[in-house]
Amino acid sequence: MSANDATEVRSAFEEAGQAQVFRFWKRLNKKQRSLLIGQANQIDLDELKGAVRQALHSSKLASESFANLEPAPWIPLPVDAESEARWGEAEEIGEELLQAGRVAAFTVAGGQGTRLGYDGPKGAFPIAPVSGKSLFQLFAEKLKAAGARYGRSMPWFVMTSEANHQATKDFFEKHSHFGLDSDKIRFLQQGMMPAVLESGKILLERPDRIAMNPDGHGGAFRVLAKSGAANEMQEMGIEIITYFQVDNPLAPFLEPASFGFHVSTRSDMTSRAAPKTGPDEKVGVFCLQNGSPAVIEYSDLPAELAQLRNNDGTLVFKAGNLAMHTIDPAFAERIGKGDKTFRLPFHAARKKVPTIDEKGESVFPDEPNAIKLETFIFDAIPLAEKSCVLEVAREEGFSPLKNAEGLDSIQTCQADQLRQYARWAKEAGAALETDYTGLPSLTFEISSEFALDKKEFKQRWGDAGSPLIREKQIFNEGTS
Ligand code: UD2
Repeated sequence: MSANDATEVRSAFEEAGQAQVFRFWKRLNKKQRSLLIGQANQIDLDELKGAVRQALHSSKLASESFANLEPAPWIPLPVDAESEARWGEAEEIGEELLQAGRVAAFTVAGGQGTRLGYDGPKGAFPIAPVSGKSLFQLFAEKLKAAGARYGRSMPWFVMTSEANHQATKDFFEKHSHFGLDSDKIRFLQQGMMPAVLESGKILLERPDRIAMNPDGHGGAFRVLAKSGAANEMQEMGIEIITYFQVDNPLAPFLEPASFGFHVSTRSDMTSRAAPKTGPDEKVGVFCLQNGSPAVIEYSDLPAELAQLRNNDGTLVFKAGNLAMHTIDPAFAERIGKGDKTFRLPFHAARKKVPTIDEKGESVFPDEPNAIKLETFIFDAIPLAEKSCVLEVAREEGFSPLKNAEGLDSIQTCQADQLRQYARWAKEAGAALETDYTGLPSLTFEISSEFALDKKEFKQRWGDAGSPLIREKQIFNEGTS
């Protein structure tokens, strides 16, 4: 860093009304100055100004448009021969895309997992009920199994953030990339945004450090465009990005029918949904807002709308966002490059952000003191020329790991995996005791490399001579 560079950066911040970022400049040594300038250089001051204005107004704007909110249409799960045939056709198209190598997987894993209280990348958390395999390993095994089934190994993009980028890469290295070809795995570190006060002033975490946070899972678009990955995908002939969150071990992110529907409806983005378990479930809902498809986040949806019911007792706004999307890479790149009319809006999250006082001493606030600015992946839906929502059976596709205990916890997530194994085994004809929720009395595991879905389980288990299922048994690749 030359003295000139530093002067230029500092005067740009002064002009933007952000001189406070450098208020301890005189007491910083050379290294500290260079770090602070490096961080400041990452900030696009014009974008920040727009982001703050927009974030502070967006919830107001959203609530004004709730008057015209309707539930979004969706393609339900098959219920009769006609819809079975439609799903069957979509599945065939999807399988062709997989065989032709047109699909890339994309996991968002940049979050900090604060609620889980786990000190490490969330994807490294041991979650399989018998083997204790990590979330990353479970996804890797699905990819390996799909690679074997379709004769193509699929590229896998993992979005990390500054706080867990190296630890995530190290975890994959330590586990030899779970047997996948390391050339096919790419880690994309998402961008950061500074934390600000209501006034828009940037907050310092230390005299030589700006308080910054990851730019939200919507940052996926930005990093896909900036890193060149979206462009490379198109050059490789990838037509589909299958996007899912690191916290959902059941995510059916390789289900061919979702790719088939995406292509046959010519959508830019196809999203998976399941009926909400109740008005208070913490998932966004798919809606039509002034006629345009959108997701309204659970915290924004007014309680009277969340509780509204149809005559048959079902929720009016029932299509819960499971955070699984099929996305066109060209669409992703366009949003990621983001000209003014085609970029994701920023949302404001009021949080307790450690900062410093006028003397430069650390302050740990008891109340939210700052705004974190984030973009959300589902805000791309209103920007799509065409989008589509597709139902998924919740028990086969959704059990997020959010908390250490209680709802969406380690315990519920492991129980849901066990219920899935038990359903597959019972449908295949295995004698297995389960309680009224479908939870088996035995703890066992089916690896994706043994069977990727229930149809395959039936066949493989039958081929293995329909063995008795025992406590702590793991059906894996070598089971015969
Ligand atoms: C998200 C959705 C909610 C519902 C739910 C399903 C939002 C705002 N809400 O709620 O509607 O679909 O998931 O489980 O999305 N992440 C990053 N970088 C970031 C922030 C998050 O990669 O800067 C990843 C994170 O690692 C995780 C995912 O995004 O895989 C979701 O993040 P979250 O746990 O903060 O989302 P949550 O539970 O509020």
